Amino acid sequence: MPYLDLRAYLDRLDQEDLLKHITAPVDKDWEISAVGRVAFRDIPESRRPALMFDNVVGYDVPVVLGVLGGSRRIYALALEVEPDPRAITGAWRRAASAPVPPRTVGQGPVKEVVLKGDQADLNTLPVPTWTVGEDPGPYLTAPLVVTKDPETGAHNVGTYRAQIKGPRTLGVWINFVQHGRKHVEMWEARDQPTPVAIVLGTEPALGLCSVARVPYGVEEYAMAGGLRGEAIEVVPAETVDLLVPARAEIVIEGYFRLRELEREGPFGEYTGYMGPLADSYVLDVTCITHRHQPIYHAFLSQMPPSESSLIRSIGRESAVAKTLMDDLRLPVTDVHLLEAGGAAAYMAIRGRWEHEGQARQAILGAWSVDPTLGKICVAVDDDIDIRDPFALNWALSFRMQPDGDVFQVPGYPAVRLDPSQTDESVPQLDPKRRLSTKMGIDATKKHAYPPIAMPPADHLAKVRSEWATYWGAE
Ligand SMILES: Cc1cc2nc3c(=O)[nH]c(=O)nc-3n(C[C@H](O)[C@H](O)[C@H](O)COP(=O)(O)O)c2cc1C
Ligand SMILES: [Mn+2]
Repeated sequence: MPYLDLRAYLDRLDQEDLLKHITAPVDKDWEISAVGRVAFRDIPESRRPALMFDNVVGYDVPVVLGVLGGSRRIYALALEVEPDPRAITGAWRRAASAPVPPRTVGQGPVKEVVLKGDQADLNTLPVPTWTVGEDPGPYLTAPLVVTKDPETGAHNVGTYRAQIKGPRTLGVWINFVQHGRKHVEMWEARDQPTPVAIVLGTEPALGLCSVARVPYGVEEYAMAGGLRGEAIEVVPAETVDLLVPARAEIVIEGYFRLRELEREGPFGEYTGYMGPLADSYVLDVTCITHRHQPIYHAFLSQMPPSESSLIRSIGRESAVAKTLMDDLRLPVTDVHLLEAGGAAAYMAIRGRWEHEGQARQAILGAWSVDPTLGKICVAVDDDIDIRDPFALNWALSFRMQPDGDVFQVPGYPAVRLDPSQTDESVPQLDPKRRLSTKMGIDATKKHAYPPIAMPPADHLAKVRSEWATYWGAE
């Protein structure tokens, strides 16, 4: 059974002992960020739980963090599959080939409380400040920003950072390539402000789709329906002509001001550095609806490893793997976006290559799926576990020669916030940030290699099976 809503999913995390309740009182303006950071830095990924701050000083609303991307195990539980890369990629591939459109219903718990006009106040939500001393104030980090194509009515859902600028004002930064931006440009071409709904806290599939690169033309609502195997139920919003999930925790409705951009940021970004100031859309809030006793949902981003790097790594590598394996039919066995590269800059591809040049084809194929990914892209043989940085570095050390096996493609879409590209005074949307050079490394064996200098495998297996003979009982 798919999860009905965020609450049902949190119950499941609780049952699996994957939700750590923090009952100590916490200050939303510094402490939630610091506790989240220590959890991500100090607890190994395999044991890391999601966090629920039950007692946020001054608010009745608890905050959840890491519930979609606290760890691979949590991500897999959200998808209801086994926590191995094949099962996760398989779920995405199945959903892409069988999306389920949303179902419109008459009413939903998201309308239990409706606050219009002056009654709507963003300051009633426990929105944390993340990079204290650098960010200008609190930011929504897990908004599901819903917009629609004014002609076809097709909805898009994307996660774009949103700065609280006043009780009814948000600054929202949407990058060039994003679908939300495309929609805004369509509304502006008609001289109309863009209707927007910002959804916070849903069953987990929609949040995963909101941060994955779902191709334009496929609605995230339908992709999420495909992932969970059942339609997402939606209701019409109160003050904007958009459909929103009926069982969401909180929905903020409003309009982007027509052709009016405003300074927003700087904001601590997924690269691990502060992102520069941006000229961003301004949202005037017309209404907030929420459930009784709502739960506030956030993503932990900034310095990797973070929930943001884990979640984007899994979603994006699955999309690349699908194209390489299903469409190009290459003998690729795994694709990984390293979290150290913010799940953007550094990609590795593993394969059972059949002929020379095929590893390069896989690299070029990967760069075509999402041209911003993989500034560094390494292809290795199938005996290398690309999820083990030691093994990847071993392949890089002894399976390639820089003069013949490294190639560059200039003038390609850049990892936009890569601070090595331009100095930080260059604004986020400046054309100088659009392009950079890609580096491909073919670190596969191209000729016969000497034998591997290890004891025979059967010796190792025998010693492992009789380990107590050597080591004593542990
Ligand atoms: C925590 C987090 C924050 C993000 N913030 C932004 C942002 O501020 N602006 C942006 O353009 N993309 C941001 N993204 C990336 C988009 O969510 C992602 O590219 C998504 O595919 C966009 O949806 P779309 O393809 O429908 O436009 C963020 C992703 C995550 C995980
Ligand atoms: Mn989209």
